[in-house]
Amino acid sequence: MTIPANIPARARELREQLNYHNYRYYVLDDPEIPDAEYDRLFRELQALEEQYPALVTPDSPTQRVGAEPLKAFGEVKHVVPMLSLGNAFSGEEVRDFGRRIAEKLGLAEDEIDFTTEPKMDGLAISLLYEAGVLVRGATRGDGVTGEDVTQNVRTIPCVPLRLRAEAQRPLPRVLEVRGEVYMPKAGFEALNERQRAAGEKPFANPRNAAAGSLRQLDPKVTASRPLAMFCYGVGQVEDGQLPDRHSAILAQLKDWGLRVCPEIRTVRGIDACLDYYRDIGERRASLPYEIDGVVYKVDRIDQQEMLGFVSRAPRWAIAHKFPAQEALTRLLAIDIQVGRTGAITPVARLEPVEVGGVTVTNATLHNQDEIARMDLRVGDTVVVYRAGDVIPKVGSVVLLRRPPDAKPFVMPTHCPVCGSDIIRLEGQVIARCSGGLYCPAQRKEAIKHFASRRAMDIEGLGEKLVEQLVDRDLVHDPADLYALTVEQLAGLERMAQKSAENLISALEKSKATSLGRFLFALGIREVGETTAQSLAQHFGDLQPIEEADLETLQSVPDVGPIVANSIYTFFRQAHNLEVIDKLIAAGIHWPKVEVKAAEVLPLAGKVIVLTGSLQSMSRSEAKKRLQALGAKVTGSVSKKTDWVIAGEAAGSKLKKAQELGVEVLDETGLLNLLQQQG
Ligand code: I6G
Repeated sequence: MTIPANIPARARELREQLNYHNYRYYVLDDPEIPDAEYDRLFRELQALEEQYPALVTPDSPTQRVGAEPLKAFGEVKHVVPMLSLGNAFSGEEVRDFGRRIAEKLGLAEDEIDFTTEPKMDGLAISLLYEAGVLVRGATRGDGVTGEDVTQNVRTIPCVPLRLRAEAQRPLPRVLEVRGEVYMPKAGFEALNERQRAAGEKPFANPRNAAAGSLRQLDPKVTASRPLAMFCYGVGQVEDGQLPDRHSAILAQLKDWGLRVCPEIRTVRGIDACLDYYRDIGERRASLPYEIDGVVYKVDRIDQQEMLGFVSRAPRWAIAHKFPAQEALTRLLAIDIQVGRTGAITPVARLEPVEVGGVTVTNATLHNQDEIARMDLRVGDTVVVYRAGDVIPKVGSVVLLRRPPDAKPFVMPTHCPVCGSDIIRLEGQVIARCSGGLYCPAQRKEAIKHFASRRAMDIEGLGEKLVEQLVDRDLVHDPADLYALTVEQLAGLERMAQKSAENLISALEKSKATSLGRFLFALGIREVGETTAQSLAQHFGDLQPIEEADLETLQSVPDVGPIVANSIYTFFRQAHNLEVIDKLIAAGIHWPKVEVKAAEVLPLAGKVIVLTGSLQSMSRSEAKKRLQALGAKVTGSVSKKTDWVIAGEAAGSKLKKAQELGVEVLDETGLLNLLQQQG
């Protein structure tokens, strides 16, 4: 196929622009363009490469995930061994380290510069660049031989596939960079939520999650995991010069496009190292990633060379570890908590124990499967850990210390609060109380949610108060709140006349709300703030939402079959409609939302079905983007369907489209549609 003359240059330009914006985003943490503009450039390059496959280069930003699953990882020999670091567990040990160095260098301790950096709790990785192009990624392994994880490392968004040649200093012909691949805390929590929801085993901590994700034979799995990397040094370097200080080498790596931790400092003397340790220790919980200590390195490379190595660790560096965030204690009982939607959560009651400076008495156990997986029994000795700022968790059981009378956990068949049946649907991990708003525990949670800041924002209606109101039978549902009187409130514990009056005014004030907030406040399962806003924006008022069928609900951005089903079911329960009527009768109101006229949007009136898997985006992203252009995206093919977009391995829907004569587009067709219209 002949390629028009201007196309290769455009592809090159797009690649350069995308690399530059990646650098701004990941390395400088200072993006220059909105995500949507980045996506547009990306899609343009993708479309060109799809049309002219000869244009594809291995370092193109579109080529992060492409490789087929491996049967096994190959071996990699490290030309410069990947050593480990010596550890220090106290200030005294760090001082010994400082004294040893000062003695060897013939200097006073306060004449030595150190670079100090957090020690990421991840796994060490080597990246090999030849002529600026990433050619290999490898694990440390035993330090001499590691595993070839090139295809997986390529999927990590902040790892550059090509280094920045426009940097001041020329790139060495061969440059091996070392660093730590880790999983940010937020990504780890989200991944574990996904694992639990899918009934799969959650990861014990972000390090295991990072290691497990990088050791996947299928790079697509790695690509779906939220991994990141900070570089901390170099290994093999050929035909190129590096600066003469470690801190300057790190700055140079950054200039070449590699991500370096922003918490790195250069300080003079051991006292300043210990100040750094304290400072990072205090901020540890608020850092977005897990660290297990800090690392001190002699900054001057000539001094590092003088110091050399002892056994398999450099003499010029040490890891100063934080005290363990783990402790052993006894499991006294497993209680049951009932959530707003009836979800039953087993909670571990523990013999009080200090973990990382905090006394822990309770820990969530998530669900019945989690307890079974650990074979947890009341009376067991367990490992409790805290990971950063998250709630304490039970990590494992010490089986050797199991007493003979340890009792296995039995999930109750009835709700401990209201006595209704506890039901666990097939294929679901969570068991639920079937009592609905009859159950005081669910009622309390529903009312707390209704009053919360992001819902109806009723100031002064705290947890304790809600509990009293429900326990004293003053409030059965959220609408009852609006019938409360100052006299009733003033009679409650810790409620003075003035606070009662304030609460009545807050209730009055909350009546003027928005449709989005009101929908969120109703506590419909699966409907969070964003979905509530989308519903409000799409329908404009409550009545059309109440009346919408499943298909109409699914045409709202963010709403898939599960969410649609939940909304549909909610509005078909007589008691929910009664509460809504009561709330409106009490005076709750909102301004009508102006619905963007669908007919001005380019795909208005078009009915589209997505099937099969797409390479360039997920189906839900494609759905969102089509909907943003006014299309109605539905789940089943009929004569009314305008287009079926068939990705890879499309099955029965594609067949049906062909039978009905509905036009079928492939992924390029979809991209064209999005591009033409957008
Ligand atoms: O395992 C390591 C973690 C962090 C390191 C390391 C590091 O610097 C921040 N630095 C060296 C030199 C080595 N391992 C061998």
